[in-house]
Amino acid sequence: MRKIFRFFMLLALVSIIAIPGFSDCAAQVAINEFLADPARDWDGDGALSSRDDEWVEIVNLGKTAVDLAGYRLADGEGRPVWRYGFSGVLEAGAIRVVYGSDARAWEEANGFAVYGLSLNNTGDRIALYRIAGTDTALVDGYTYAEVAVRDDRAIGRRIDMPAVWVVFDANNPCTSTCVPPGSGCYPTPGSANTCTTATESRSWGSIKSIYR
Ligand SMILES: [Ca+2]
Ligand SMILES: [Ca+2]
Ligand SMILES: [Ca+2]
Repeated sequence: MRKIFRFFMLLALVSIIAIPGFSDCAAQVAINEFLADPARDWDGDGALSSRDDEWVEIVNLGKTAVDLAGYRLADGEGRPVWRYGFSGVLEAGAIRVVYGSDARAWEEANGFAVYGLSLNNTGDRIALYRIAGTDTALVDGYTYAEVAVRDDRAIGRRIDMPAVWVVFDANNPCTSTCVPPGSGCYPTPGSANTCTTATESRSWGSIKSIYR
């Protein structure tokens, strides 16, 4: 009986020590916003491309800089298919945007099949992994449905409540069927997910009622 008690005490102690460290690490770099169905020239190369003008943003939610070596984007379920490999340092609070054209260039340079980010317009899953030695760990993932990404709608985290996702739908306002709900805000590739609507810059608090 005493042995069993000791075992559970040890288990509890290990959980207390191990879990906060793991979740801190897992949560520090996260998917922040993405646009899967571009209807305009988001990457600014002068041409509209359903492949090159998709984009995904990541953010460093922690208080320290992160070396992005080993961080990769993948799409779809099951075994990851690599679409982009990050490099360089992401400072605390900083955001990095990857366009489909960046993904295409990475795939070409690294001998992968060339699909860009390959974000399916009818629904898909975006995942961020970290490869360290022989370990490949899922860092963050998001699964979306078709309606939320239709023509120039981005999905992203609220800047004031990162666990809450909304649709940045000022370019193509959502009906009540959008999941997550529409916010009336414009997409913000490469910058923080602040809210600018068609007529004004608004705080998230002031539009809270829209996406309840
Ligand atoms: Ca797409
Ligand atoms: Ca373009
Ligand atoms: Ca953004």
